[in-house]
Amino acid sequence: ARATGHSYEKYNNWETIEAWTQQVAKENPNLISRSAIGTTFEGRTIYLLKVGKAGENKPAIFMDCGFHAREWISPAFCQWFVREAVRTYGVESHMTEFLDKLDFYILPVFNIDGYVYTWSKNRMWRKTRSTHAGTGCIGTDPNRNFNAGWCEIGASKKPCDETYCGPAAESEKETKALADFIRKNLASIKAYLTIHSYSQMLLYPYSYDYKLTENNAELNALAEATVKELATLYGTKYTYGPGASTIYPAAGGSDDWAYDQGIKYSFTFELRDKGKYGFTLPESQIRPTCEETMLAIKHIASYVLEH
Ligand code: ING
Ligand code: ZN
Repeated sequence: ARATGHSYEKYNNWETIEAWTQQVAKENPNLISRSAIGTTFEGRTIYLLKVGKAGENKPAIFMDCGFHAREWISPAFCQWFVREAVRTYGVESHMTEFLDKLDFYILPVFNIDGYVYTWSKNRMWRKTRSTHAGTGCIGTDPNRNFNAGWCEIGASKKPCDETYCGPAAESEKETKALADFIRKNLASIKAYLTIHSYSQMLLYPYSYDYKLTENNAELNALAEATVKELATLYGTKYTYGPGASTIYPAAGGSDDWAYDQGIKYSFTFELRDKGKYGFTLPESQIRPTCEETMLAIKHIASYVLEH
């Protein structure tokens, strides 16, 4: 068995990731500051890393990982992104320009209680771990809990279901904390990225309705170029399009909500694979998955900088 040390090419438990957030901020004070946006149902601190050189009125890109507990490749990617940022700043021209001109807000694990539960009790857990009056069933789907067509389609009102939308929009402490942070920082946040797995898709709004966004043509072109860039490394094929018609209609998602707040570049990534391993993607695929996804995120960051 492995000691509890952090590794970018292993799946790390929450205790290890929490210690890493402190360590990486402490070791890179010129680039990283750590804050807390709230606490989870079970009382854990929800950390946020701000990655970028200090500067006035910088635009920002927000990226979260670990919405769904069992999607372990997602937190692994947020950690990888932060490592690549600090490793390549001042060395690689694109990353240097991004961090000079933009801030990345990185939320390494959003649904921490769920993530801890996948390590201790049930590897396939998806939801939060909140309790609800009148039922023994536990958890709300955090990606059905945002105030975007809340619980109208592709979500369940039944607390025992995997896509339970919760008793109200933003009923979950985690969801409320994230939404409050974004509302407070709307002036600077130009793009919202949320990292899920699996199915190799790049989705954009809407998922709560089949209607198309005002800048659908732009989002489609950006998604097309982004998945093309991602495929240059290992040939990994992604499909892309509006959520409702590309994966399935589902209300209450964070990307739709962020878009309707006015964040015009809002995307959900569904990382590897297409079902061979699914949520239990082997650790040997962390490196290639993260490397190809870096290309995609950097492509979007370049686009946001130019627009
Ligand atoms: N997929 C997403 C889910 O929450 C999604 C798909 C994206 C739904 C955007 C709604 C909005 O079901 C996974 N794998 O979680
Ligand atoms: Zn998910």
